Amino acid sequence: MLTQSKFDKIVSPEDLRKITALNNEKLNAFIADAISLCQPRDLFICTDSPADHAHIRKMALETGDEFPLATPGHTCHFDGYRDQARDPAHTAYLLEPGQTLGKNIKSIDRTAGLKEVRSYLKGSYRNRTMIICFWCLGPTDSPFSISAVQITDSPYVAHSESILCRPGYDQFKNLDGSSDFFAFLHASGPLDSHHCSTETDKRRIYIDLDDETVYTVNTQYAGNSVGLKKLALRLAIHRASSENWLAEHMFVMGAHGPNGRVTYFTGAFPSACGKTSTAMLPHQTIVGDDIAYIRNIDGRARTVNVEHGIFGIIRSVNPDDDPEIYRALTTPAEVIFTNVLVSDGKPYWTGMKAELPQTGENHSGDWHTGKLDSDGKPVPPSHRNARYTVRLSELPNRDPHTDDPAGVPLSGIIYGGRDSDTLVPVEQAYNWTEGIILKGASIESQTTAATLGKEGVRKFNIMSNMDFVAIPLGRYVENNLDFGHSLQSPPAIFSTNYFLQNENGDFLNGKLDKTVWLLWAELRVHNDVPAINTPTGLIPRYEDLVPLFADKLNKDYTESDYTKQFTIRIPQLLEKYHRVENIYRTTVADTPRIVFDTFKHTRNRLIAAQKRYGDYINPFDLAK
Ligand code: SPV
Ligand code: MN
Repeated sequence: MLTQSKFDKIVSPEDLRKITALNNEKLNAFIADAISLCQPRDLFICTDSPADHAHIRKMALETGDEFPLATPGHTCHFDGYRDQARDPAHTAYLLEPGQTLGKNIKSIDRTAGLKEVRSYLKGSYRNRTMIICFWCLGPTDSPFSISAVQITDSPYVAHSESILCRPGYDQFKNLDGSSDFFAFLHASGPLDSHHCSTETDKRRIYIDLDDETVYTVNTQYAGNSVGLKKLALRLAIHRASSENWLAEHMFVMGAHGPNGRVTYFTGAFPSACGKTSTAMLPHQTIVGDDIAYIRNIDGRARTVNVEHGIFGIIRSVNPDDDPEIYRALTTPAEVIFTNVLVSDGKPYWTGMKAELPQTGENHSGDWHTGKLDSDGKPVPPSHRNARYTVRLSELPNRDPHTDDPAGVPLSGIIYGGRDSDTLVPVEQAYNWTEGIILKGASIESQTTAATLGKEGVRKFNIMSNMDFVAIPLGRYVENNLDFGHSLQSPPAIFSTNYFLQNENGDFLNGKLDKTVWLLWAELRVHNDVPAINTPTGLIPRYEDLVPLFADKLNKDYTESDYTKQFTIRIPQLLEKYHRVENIYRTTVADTPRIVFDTFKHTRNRLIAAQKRYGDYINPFDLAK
């Protein structure tokens, strides 16, 4: 138990007062255990005063976890050279004997896992301050709110959370002693002179679903260390599955249709596949870019952004393709840059459309053009997964309902992926069941720099949430199906693909074309335009896209562009659904029957279309 006498030199009377004010036994036990295990020098407890948040930022600068850049408010943090992304290989659920999450989800024995991770945490805070922060997932005082406590020795982690998360100390008081909160314990482990974790071979991210607690050690990369992001998403998916709501890897945004109409969409895209840039499209409004909770409130789907900041990929952010983000990153405000190139106090990154300096400092230390790492590989100026962290309130395109406790009404869901040769740029599902099964549960995407490992490999990624699903996959599909069926009128479901390429490897679309796909989906939600039937859903008519390209992008859209982009590629589609069905058949023990039935009907429709039109169907032929 947490008493001052037990931790005399560590816990001050003021610390004790802040903790006891929350009057929560489970919290006291969690903190007391963390103190005895990690052995900090002292505590800093954030109670959400502006001075507390300023102190967190100051600590990050004092320890060297971050350093200031020339623009006021901007700082930079480096993660270790081998600590640049989420680490699925060392992320695991802790399960009791007899429990299983199926073959696709990494789990280990709970007792053994706790023993291992606690051995790395032991004494890890020596001569460091234990930072304890309280956050609220979702807007405060809302049916969506979930309280969370983060313990960390990294002021960078706490600082990131103070930008990304809603404050939660008062919300914790409202818990009234209940154990209904998520808990995160993080330790950076031994650090080098750049303040980066060194023992990455002992990097572990272990998730205890029963206790709703996550332990993470020997890493600083935010996707592994910032509890409130992907670690909380895992716990939320688990919790949501028993309460008929959804916790998803999705942006939330307002699509601005005709006559001032705003229609809210969520969008699930694997990491680094255009999720943030869709949510930040010009003339639209962003509610959130990464994680959404969706609930049935009085028969309607409503959704919130779990966070209130963005931890976005900086690569290729430039004034032409991402004008809103670029402006936010070049204006004085509280922004953390990570793993960019810094020269003369300025951040640089690949694809920013400015000349990069030949020398500077980056995640590898001192950097110069042509530098090779210890494996002889070229070190890029900025890491491909380099990021920025910024509050949504810094953005002029923030939606006015971002913090609404009731969320926003959800009318459409978009499932995207990185796919060079199969899916058309946008297609609406015929109904909720087909949308969940043929779009969300069938996502395959080529891998990116957001996780460690080889890039460009086509990988099954259910709802773009594969890295985070914390329940057996069949049950996850079933929850999604049930959720839609519990609504009076479920949201329309769409697939998008921004990554179609021609035989020379050139992309078939411009980066901002996604505006048109989104606004066509907006029109479809309101039945404002008809659509063309394909074996897998409904695609746009050419004549409905032409005015959208002209009005929104000032672009001529040719029949030839349309034909190339919207050709129905039957052999690729048959192969895709065959691959995905095979995954469900061979690796998912609890696949609902409706999934196989839906694949069967779809295959029959694809084969019938192939017989009538051939392998590659010109969309104009279907429109006749
Ligand atoms: C992602 O990779 O999907 C991100 C960044 O949003 S991380 O916090 O690493 O998950
Ligand atoms: Mn993400």
